[in-house]
Amino acid sequence: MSDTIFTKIINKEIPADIVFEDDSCIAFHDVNPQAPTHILVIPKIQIARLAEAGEEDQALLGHLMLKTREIAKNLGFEDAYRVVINNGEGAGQTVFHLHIHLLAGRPFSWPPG
Ligand code: DGP
Repeated sequence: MSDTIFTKIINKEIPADIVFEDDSCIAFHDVNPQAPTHILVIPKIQIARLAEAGEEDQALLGHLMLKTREIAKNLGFEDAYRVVINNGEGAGQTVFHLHIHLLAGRPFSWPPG
């Protein structure tokens, strides 16, 4: 797969407001927030979308989810937040590097739009 803007963020070629980073993932504020707190949690390896993840990515996917939970807690959102993965253009995906949206700080309705 080809590089996306997120590769540039991982490589620190463009700035981002980073809230967490380790060897396998990085989390930063979304440039176009859809809630008062809107963080993107992404793997450092390139997986275009959830549909492209394989069995070999099982531990990484679990790591991303647990880090999302940890980031939410550290930001003071233990009880009410939403976690979203848009998979494919038809679901609203615009950057083809797998990412978890962590949204918090406002009420969320269901079903989502
Ligand atoms: P999605 O639509 O699920 O592919 O979400 C992509 C998100 O990425 C969207 O909410 C806006 C965000 N985004 C796109 N480009 C940048 C960027 O350069 N910096 C940051 N921080 N966020 C970006």
